[in-house]
Amino acid sequence: MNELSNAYPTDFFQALDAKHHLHPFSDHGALRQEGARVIVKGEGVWLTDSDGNRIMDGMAGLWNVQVGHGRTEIVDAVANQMRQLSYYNTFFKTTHPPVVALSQRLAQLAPEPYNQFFYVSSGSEANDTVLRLVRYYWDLKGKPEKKTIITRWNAYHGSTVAGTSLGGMTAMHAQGDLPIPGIHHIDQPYWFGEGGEMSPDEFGVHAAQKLAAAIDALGEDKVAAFMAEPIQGAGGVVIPPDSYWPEIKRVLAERDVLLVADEVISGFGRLGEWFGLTHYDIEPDLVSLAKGLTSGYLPMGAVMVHDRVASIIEHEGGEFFHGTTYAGHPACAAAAFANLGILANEGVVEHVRDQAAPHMARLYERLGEHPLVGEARTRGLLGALELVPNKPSRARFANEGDVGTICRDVSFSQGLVMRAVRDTMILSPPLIISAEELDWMADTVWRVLDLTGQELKRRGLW
Ligand code: PXG
Repeated sequence: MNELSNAYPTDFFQALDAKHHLHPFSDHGALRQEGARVIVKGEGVWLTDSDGNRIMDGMAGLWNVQVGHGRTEIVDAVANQMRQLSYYNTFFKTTHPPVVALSQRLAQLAPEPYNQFFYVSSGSEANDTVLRLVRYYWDLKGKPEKKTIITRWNAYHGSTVAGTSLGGMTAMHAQGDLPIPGIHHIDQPYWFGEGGEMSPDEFGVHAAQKLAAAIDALGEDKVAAFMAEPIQGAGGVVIPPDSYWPEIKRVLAERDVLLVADEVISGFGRLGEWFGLTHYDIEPDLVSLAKGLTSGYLPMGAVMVHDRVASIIEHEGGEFFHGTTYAGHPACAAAAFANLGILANEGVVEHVRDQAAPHMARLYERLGEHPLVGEARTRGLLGALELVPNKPSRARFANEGDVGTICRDVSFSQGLVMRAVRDTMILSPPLIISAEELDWMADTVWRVLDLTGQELKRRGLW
């Protein structure tokens, strides 16, 4: 290809892709055999592939395209900025207008005690920054032995060395001798999978008590922070029982340990609020942001810092030796500024809270009646369906993951991107999705479940 063009046949792209492109989170041998799906266009909640098929983007890209695809306001804002100043850094006492404007806008949108933002290029880098900031904070407070960060099994905090280590994905840990020292994992609040005979509320308290037990066992003088996603996304849309976060708050109120919320998915309207921290009424010391900050138009992340931490850094610290070339990149900041403008001016967050999320919850109530579905749960515009062989038992299919993969492939064939996490089917559509599009999505999911059931019977799996 001497110039960029969509106008080649699918197998041309697939052959070159297989030859030269190593994909993230992929089995390269298998992908080469099969050929990658080639996406050439996006508009609203719809994607078009290189064969001309229209597919609903039920995952909003990777949980990030809040305002939908193809928004020319963002494209124009980025192009205008790049004509003015396409790059300059924010090191060495330097700044530029887009990063100043973005920081002010974020401070206006965030709850009152959040006024400072440290920029990076991804969620993983935000969490790397968190790890360094948390330890730096305790050094400045004269407690350098407070180093350990407590996180949860089956959490996802990114794919860099620190992100993988903070996350609780054992398959990721196994590749690369991770986690690094100083990270301690506790059980997750996943009632459907791990709640046993307890009621959801009993289990929520039980899971939160694991934090108290871990801090007390490690020693409060050794523990720097507890870090968690308000709702685990990549782990399978694990919505904690309502008793969980209040109990976590109670545990931390009695102990001198920082709280870090990883809001890479829950930030920017996904739960019908600007930030998940207001949804769960928590006041974390640090908040990781990325994804919906730019709706994915350009890569950008940030760490949002509570005033009580920011003032220690400002008054006690000298130079913080951390930062990347693209911190606060002007084009990314312009994309974020335009994206936040769309979210605010079009009332997208209110649309999620008042219309789309309640509508999706009603649709999931019906999906929960399907014979393959053991539980249907939603919060905001996040949805999960647990596929099980014998409803109402919560027991799983043999070879966990096979059924989810079959269902995911059927879903693609029916024109809907739905993600499988083991045998849990996930949806996280763009926030601008309309009622009609949600109806189409749910009707398609029902048909996908029927077809999946037929395929399982044909293979003797159900
Ligand atoms: N924290 C959370 C909560 C995330 O969901 C990250 C951090 C890392 O962000 P970056 O920008 O470094 O990828 C994430 C990312 C999936 C999937 O398939 C999920 C993510 C990324 C890629 C795939 O569910 N989450």
